[in-house]
Amino acid sequence: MARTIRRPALLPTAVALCALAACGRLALSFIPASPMRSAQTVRRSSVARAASMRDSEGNKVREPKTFDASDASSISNSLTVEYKKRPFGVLSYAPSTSGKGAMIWKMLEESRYPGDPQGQAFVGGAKQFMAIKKVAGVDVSAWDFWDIMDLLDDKILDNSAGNFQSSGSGSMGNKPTELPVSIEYAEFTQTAVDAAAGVGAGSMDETVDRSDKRFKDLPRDATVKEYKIPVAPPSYTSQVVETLRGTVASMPEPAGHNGPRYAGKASLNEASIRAMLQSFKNGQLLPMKDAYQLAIDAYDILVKEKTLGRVNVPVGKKVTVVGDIHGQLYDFDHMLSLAGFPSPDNQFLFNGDFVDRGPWSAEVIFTILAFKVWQPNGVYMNRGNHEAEMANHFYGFFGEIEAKYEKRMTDLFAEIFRATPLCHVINNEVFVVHGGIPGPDPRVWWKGMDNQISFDGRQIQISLAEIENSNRFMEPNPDENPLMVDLLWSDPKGKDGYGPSGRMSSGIYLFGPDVSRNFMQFNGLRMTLRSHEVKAQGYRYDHDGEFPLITVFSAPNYVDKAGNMASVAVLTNDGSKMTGPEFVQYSAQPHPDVPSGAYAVGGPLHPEGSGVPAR
Ligand SMILES: [Mn+2]
Repeated sequence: MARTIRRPALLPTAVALCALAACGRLALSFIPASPMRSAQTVRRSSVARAASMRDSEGNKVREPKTFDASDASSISNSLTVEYKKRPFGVLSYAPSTSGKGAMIWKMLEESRYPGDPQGQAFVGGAKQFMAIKKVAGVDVSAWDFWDIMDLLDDKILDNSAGNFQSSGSGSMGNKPTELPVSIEYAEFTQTAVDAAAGVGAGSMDETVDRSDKRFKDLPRDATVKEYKIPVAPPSYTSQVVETLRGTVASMPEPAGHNGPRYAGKASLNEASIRAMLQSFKNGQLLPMKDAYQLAIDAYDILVKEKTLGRVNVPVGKKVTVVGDIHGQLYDFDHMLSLAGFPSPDNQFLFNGDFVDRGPWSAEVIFTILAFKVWQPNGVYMNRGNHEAEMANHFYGFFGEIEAKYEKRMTDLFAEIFRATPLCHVINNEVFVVHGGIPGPDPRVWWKGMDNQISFDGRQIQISLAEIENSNRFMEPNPDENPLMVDLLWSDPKGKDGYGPSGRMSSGIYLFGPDVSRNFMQFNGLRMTLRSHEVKAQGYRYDHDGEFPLITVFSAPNYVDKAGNMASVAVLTNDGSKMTGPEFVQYSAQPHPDVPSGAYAVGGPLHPEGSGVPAR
């Protein structure tokens, strides 16, 4: 069956504005902790139950309904709609509390133009809270939810929001029904409708219910939103990459190229990568064909990894965690001279923000990709908030790629970054993520960066399995994937609870020590390493105690002016646990006279010229 493109990725202006707002902020400072509230009770049993009750898009079903379309006494009406195309315009279905049946949970209530496939359900008279009775004449009303979903397969994959029924499958192994298909819906009696009323419309911001004691201290304008976790597709294929494969194969061999080469995985070893790095420092580039091939080879590895990866460090061996690099090639090279090259004795985990700002982002990312292709099971990458199209557009990486290679290559990097895992766990003990811990649920938000007010906000912990199964193949977007935004963008604070962060216009959180402790305790972890903020010494214990949360930042004298030291964190398996971290600290190295931000929008080397000052 042909799959077509669904609605395009949302890239709200808010994200762009947020990215701009973030740029001037080198570090957030925190008011010291005031009297701590006792840790929240973590309720494991409710997690398993809540995690299983999700709609066909992977969103939590907050108030699951009990209905039965095979029970004629509860049905007031029936309706048959014939569908000629997918998608039908039903955005999600939810199961009954029994796990059987399928009720329309969200749908488009308009037809945007005559013949709009996404208007079919609406035009046919389908309504929210109708349940499926028959598909192509077969009564499915008592079937398991996922068996019905397999029949409908109302999904449309695109590159960023791979959506409806992107996971889950029923035990019957049903194949999608051929089109056209008639679907008979059951409409329930008024009593049943009343029971279902008020749910399913959770995507809009709602004002918090201030009679709820959790919300009573929050400002008047506080809003609440559902916390949803989009589910990863079973596999992911990028049209951009598939098209480029052929293009690259037909590119001519570079003739008389003087500089580094990439001739496939077998050409990579410590000496060849050292030589490549040295060439990069001498201002040489990979030939166009080789650059594409290296990037595609790395993509092919990353795309098969999980959203939450696992790093296994054998007894007596170590792993080095590297924080933000931001295209500071000369400092990156210096770091490698201190920390060593990746090897089975010393695995590497690059914790995001490889690119942007620094004017050698291309050289840094190609070196990391070469490491990854050379040692796919010894070198790991986490996505940072700068591995994103909007950031790369404004802060230099895409401008640099266009100037040094070509504009079309930026699309490939966007795909590589969408394929990059969001976090890793080292030996089941240490959580490593660029930004931070999952945000509050429900997703309560209020304006301002008021550290005096904290929301004590997560009764139900998110499991590592939920993160592992979440969909990362999209751009960071607080409406579509709040979990990803939390992992990539959030920062720790000193006081317990959650609070708003000033990093974006909305939807970014600060989290207290209770939040990181509860998350680690629930998931059997001992420590969290994160990056994302400049620290004077290159690292900082932001949350102390039994469950420390530590920032490691690896770009010294960030943007050529922060004056900070940098560090990488080394953890060693001593046979009983991971010991450390020990920090390898270093300061900024001399570099050629190209300023930070040179390729950013408005910068002196941006391909479209400089008009406005570099931010
Ligand atoms: Mn960052």
